[in-house]
Amino acid sequence: MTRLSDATLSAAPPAIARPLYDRARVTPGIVHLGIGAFHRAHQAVVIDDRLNAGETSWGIVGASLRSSDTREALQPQDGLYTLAVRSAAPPQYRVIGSISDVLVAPEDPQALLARLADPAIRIVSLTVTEKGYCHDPATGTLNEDHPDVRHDLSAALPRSAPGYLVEALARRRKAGVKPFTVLCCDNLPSNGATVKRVLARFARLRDPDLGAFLTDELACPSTMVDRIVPATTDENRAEVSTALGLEDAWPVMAEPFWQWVVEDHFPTGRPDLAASGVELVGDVAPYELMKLRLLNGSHSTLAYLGYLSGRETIADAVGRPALRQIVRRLMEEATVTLRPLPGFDLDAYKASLLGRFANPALRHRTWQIAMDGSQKLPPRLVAISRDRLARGLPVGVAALGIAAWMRYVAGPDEAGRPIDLSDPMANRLKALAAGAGGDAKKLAEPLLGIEAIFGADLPADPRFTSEVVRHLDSLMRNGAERTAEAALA
Ligand code: CS2
Repeated sequence: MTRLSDATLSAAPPAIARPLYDRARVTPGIVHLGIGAFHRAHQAVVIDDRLNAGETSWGIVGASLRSSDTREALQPQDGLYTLAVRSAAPPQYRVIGSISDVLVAPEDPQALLARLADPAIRIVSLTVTEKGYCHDPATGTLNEDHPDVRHDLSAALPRSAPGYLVEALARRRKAGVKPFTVLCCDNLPSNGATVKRVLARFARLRDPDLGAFLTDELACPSTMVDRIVPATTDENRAEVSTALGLEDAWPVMAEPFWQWVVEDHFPTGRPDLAASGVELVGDVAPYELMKLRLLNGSHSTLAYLGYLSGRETIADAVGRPALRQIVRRLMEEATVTLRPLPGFDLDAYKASLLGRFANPALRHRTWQIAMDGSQKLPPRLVAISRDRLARGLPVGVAALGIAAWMRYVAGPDEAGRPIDLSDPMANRLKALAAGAGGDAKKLAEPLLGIEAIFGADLPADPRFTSEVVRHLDSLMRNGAERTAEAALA
């Protein structure tokens, strides 16, 4: 089959949407670190719209901080790829053209640094996942003992996202070029402020003067990003290539829904995002809390309970009445911890989430969401627990989601199959779980002692610990669904 590229795109069926602009005339204004499926199904689509509207100075140069997979797939395609929007309706395909080039940082760190230092680059956006910021998830501050941080503070060339950004910002400063705006598009609480704190601290450790400069000058607007984007499978590749009549080595799959709320603070300019449906607001925090706790908190809860009880996808998990009821309960209980969003229909939002989770065509794997629990739990479930207890309320079913994570960490699943634990703390978690020998308390106690996840307060609060242990004990004896039923009773 012929490969998708600028030269071959005209052979795709006319019904398939594609760039309406002359790609050769687009110049890059954005570097994106972490050029994975989420970015390509979300921000890159908005930018594709802006390029269609004639804002041709905002093309994207993508960068991978680790593997060369995306570059290998996209380079022969001139950066083109297909977005497949999947739901109960027939799939919709659109070829996206906003990414002109993909750099692989470890292969040529200087090439990425040179791009980042280029004055034409006014925004650097990131989707490097929670763990990519080298921060302590419980406090939102730089983890100064992180191996990549230690490396980047002593080596000539960086390897972490903070290392690249700070080195590039130092080069720009030296050359008299204004800092780019850093646009974090990961699911971190107060993601703009968190990234700024991490970068300013990292810079300060390198050079106090640079730290002070970034504290004063660096803009890191917060964002809330939302679109469910499961990892692409070989089956997806085949389906899309057939529809296109051209081989696409790495299309991306997404649900129809998307949302992007952005704090409007771009001293070096930005595309007209609002014209493409982005919500530009003064304060993103209420949106972020809502999304992290209602959507992502439910997702993690469904992922652990679902995986343990043999549900491969989120749609399978939410199709189980007890699990569905648990996430409804979680959303109700989380609501008191949210900040007001005047005029926003929260009930409709919650109902829509259940519909999105049930999307039969997405096949979003519970295992994928279960990844990196040590990083995801703090803003999703631990924060709900803490805020409820601070209000004098019972911790509620957030403690069940946390217990399910513990049960998942210990493995195996309820059918006795070993669990492939993917987490930056995997070794430590496995070592802590190893000594428990089927005793809920012995499993919970050492895990609760991880301060980067639970802080110092919650492990000392019996209102929290007793609920976690109670659910964990039931999970170990009775399994996920019966525990969920009991928690609802
Ligand atoms: C998911 C998110 O993988 C996960 O942890 O909860 O990627 C989720 O699909 C997105 O945040 C939706 O916007």
